[in-house]
Amino acid sequence: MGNMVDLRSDTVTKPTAAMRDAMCQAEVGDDVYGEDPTVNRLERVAAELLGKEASVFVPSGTMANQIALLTHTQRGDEVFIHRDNHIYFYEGGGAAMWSQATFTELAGDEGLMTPEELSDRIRPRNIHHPRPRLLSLENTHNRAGGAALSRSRLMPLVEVAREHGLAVHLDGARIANAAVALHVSIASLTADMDSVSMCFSKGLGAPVGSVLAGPKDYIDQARVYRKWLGGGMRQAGILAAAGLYAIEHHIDRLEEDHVRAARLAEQLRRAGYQVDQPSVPTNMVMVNLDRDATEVIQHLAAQGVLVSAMGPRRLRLVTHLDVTDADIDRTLLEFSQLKG
Ligand code: TLP
Repeated sequence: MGNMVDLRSDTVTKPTAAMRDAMCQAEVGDDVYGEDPTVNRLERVAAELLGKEASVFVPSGTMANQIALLTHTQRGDEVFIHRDNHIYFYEGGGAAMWSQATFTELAGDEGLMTPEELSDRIRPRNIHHPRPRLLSLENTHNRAGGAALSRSRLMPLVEVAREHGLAVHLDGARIANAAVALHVSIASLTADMDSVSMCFSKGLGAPVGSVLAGPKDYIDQARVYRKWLGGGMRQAGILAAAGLYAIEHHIDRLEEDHVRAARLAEQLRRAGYQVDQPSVPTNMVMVNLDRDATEVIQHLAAQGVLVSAMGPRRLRLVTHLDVTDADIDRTLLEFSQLKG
């Protein structure tokens, strides 16, 4: 899509020349035999980055999350989750097929339920109730506008989970954005979680690839489920090299995406648009419209600016590696012309 400004998602980034070079040079082997040195290195580096014993490389964030649920739960077990979490909202009901867990959905601001609500929903052990097993969190929170959730905001929920013997999974598809926005280490945001998924194919700019990290025995079991789901790849070092390159070169620069998103939000507000986040913490801008989102999306697309719908009258604009300051200016121009 040459000449287009593509703000639909940070998943649309194309690998840079340097990243392609790293992929090209990657030493490879058969990863199903555990013999791909680059995959093995990425799994060690990612585990360390996330402060866990081990990690497993998978093709997508969705697969990382679905394997996480499979590994934590037995059929029918109860998973407590915010209704706007990706696992609940955007994974096609996959959990009904794979883990067959029961979801108990909760609501609340910024992708978080309150500790009281969570505690009230956890029922006593009784033959009538599913076994309460897992709390599933998300950081940054996509549908909550890329909210970066600090450890102190997550901790009270983790404590309730622990009191009731629940494990905790974090969908950390964009955990690097959260760490950069909060000026803390990634590991400090994942320390209290049993398992964490993280994506290289979003703001970090890799073409493919995610990891699931956790204790060694948990990851050993997760590898079995990855094979079940057909996620055991062969000379995957070519892809893992992109992940390693992303970790080394594309984490600190996320700050640039956040600065661009903040400017975009501020100027959209000045142009009379309703941006519904109090401040824009990371790389997402949510715009509430007074008309149908599809119409606006089509109009902007015809002018070369791509954005996505987050609801019938709500847009999402995402900054990333391939969005420049000039692209932001062009987007603002199109939005102000639309208004006028
Ligand atoms: N999110 C995509 C769409 O699916 C909505 C996007 O454009 O933002 N966790 C979170 C928090 C995500 O935002 C996503 C992708 C995933 C998991 C799934 O990752 P993939 O697409 O690699 O399966």
